[in-house]
Amino acid sequence: MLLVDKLILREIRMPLKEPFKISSGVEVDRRILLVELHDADGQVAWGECVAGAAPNYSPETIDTAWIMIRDFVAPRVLKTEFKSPGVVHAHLAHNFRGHLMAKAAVEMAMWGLAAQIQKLPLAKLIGGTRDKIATGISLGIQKDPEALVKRAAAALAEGYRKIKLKIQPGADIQYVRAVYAALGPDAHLMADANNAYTLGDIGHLKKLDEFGLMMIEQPLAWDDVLRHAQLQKELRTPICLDESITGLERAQDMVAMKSGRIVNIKPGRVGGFSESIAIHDYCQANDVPVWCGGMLESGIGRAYNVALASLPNFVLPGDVSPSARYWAEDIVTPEWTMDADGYVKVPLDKPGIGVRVEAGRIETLTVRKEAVG
Ligand code: OSB
Ligand code: MG
Repeated sequence: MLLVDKLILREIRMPLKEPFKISSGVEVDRRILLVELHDADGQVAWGECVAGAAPNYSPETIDTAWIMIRDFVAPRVLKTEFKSPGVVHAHLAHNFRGHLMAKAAVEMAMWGLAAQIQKLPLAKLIGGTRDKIATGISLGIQKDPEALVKRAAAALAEGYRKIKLKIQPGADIQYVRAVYAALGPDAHLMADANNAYTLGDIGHLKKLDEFGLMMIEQPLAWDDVLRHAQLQKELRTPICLDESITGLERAQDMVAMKSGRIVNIKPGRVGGFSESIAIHDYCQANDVPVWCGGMLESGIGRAYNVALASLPNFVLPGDVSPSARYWAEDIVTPEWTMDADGYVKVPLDKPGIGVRVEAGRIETLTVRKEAVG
């Protein structure tokens, strides 16, 4: 039984070690929205909202999410008994459109709380079968191909099992060609365009086929499914959808229309764990491999991603880079680390999210705070 009687919203700011540039924008100082749930027995569980400062990935921002959680999500969840975290998603979806990142922050924290109460590792609670997650790195757009080659070579040497190159018009074919030439055909390379192209670019995008990329992520519009099917027909490289998959039904659309062959599941994008698990199960039944994406989360959000990625159909490396790739100091202990073979361990020896949340450090980093309930 879950019964939350107080929710605290917080904004913290954490400077990234280096700016992270994608086709639609750049992050320098990550503004992070955290939620803290307090239940009737004094248990505290933390969650993280993946929304960014600007609406360049999804229409949500951390400021819209703040309002939606305070005014609509929290009132639905507070002082309401849930028999399991699995029913929270439907409760939040009823006559409440969109705002999936706001909902996800709270829904996931409910899963974390349930794991804590049941004294189970979160990965075990959801039926995870892996004890370590193969890890990929997502490399932002660099000033020239040489700079990207340097970053990619370093990532390969560190053990990363997948190297994702952010691309955009003017920083695509030449950049990928340079990395492919330097790292060789055995490096597991992929590209992510974050919506930078249109169907008019089919001829141009076909040039990527010669590099045998694992996949190209979300080349077309953030909410498109149909046009990706037209593009996939022309490309040898598998398309992976990220932004477009906002729930199970969009994954079903992708399969029905053949808009892509791989799904990037980010629990924060699809409204939380229940929907992520539904997409995972559907993809597994339809022979569509999935992997867990990232949103430059702190160690709290990472904990949820790592647990989710322990499910069996997460067969491709996830964007679950270790804490030190982003931050001088994370807000959890121990920090997330990756071994020399490119794996992050699933903390199966600890209940809940498997890392200690450093509440004192969070208090120091807090620039805004509001309690509901
Ligand atoms: O498209 O996957 C993306 C970060 C912010 C917004 C969108 C994306 C990303 C990443 C980062 O690729 C992955 C990570 O957390 O390391
Ligand atoms: Mg992406």
